[in-house]
Amino acid sequence: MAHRWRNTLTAADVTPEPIWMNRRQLIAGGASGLGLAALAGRAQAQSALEPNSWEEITTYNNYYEFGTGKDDPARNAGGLRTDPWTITVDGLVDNPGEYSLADLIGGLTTEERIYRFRCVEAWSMVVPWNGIELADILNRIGVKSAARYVAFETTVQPDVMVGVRRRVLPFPYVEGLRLDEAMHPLTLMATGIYGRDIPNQNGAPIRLVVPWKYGFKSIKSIARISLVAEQPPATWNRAAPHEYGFYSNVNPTVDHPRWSQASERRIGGGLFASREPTLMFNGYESEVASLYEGMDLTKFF
Ligand SMILES: Nc1nc2c(c(=O)[nH]1)N[C@H]1C(S)=C(S)[C@@H](COP(=O)(O)O)O[C@H]1N2
Ligand SMILES: [Mo]
Repeated sequence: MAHRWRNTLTAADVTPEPIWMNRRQLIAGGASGLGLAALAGRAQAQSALEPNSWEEITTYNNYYEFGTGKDDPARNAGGLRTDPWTITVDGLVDNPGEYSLADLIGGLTTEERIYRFRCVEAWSMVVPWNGIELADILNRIGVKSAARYVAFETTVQPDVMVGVRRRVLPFPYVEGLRLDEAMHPLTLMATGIYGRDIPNQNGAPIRLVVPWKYGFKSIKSIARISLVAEQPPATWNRAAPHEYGFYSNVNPTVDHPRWSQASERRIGGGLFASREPTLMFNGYESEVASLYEGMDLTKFF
């Protein structure tokens, strides 16, 4: 990568960048009512980057292998076997094989990243992740020039996964990224939250985090990484292609067929908290919009 993304979003030092972005959007949208709107934008930007609590992040989850309710993963994921952990690396790579987690990520730089997280169901959180840039892992395994996409697969442990036994979705859960998305410095392979090991319900021992995409792209408990030439299958895209596209970039102007994506409910905001406007690319527009230049985002949703 040409540059390593610098994390300015710490709890101690609330970033000025989203405030700057809001102001720029206000200016772009005309200066009427600037005073009040700028204040509102500032308040929203600051509250939006206050991390959610450990409790909120680890008890309100989507991990269908452990059930479809938001509290099912915290209740049911205790039996997931995460040690030892093997990740199969195959496809168009120089160094394929069965890697232990330590061999795959040992010696690479662990980052702390506070990211907005936006679920397709129009709720959101802010999560302080610890992890490694996926690009560093891809460079270690050596991507061949014919590779254009990265495919991921979640482990399947039917004896401890009640959702797998009930076949609530076709498993293994699979996801994919275009290679330039995968190599982007914002794309993280998370191994921790709040400096602690990532809990099973959040995707132990290693899961993807792509902060400008809807949450379902961030596949948990990864057991296989494949470099491929063709666009790989993705679980929700395969299950309901009219509702979930391959790209699934957060986009307030492209609604889900059954609900609006223009706003979101911040988890932990309280019963009477007002909804917050959803930001283009979940607030990471200045970093990632160039990846999609010339693409019709209503077609490639
Ligand atoms: N293997 C697997 N990964 C998954 C899912 C899942 O059901 N199975 N759910 C996805 C969805 S819909 C969301 S919103 C996020 C939730 O991540 P969190 O529970 O850490 O907030 O995980 C994603 N990754
Ligand atoms: Mo989701």
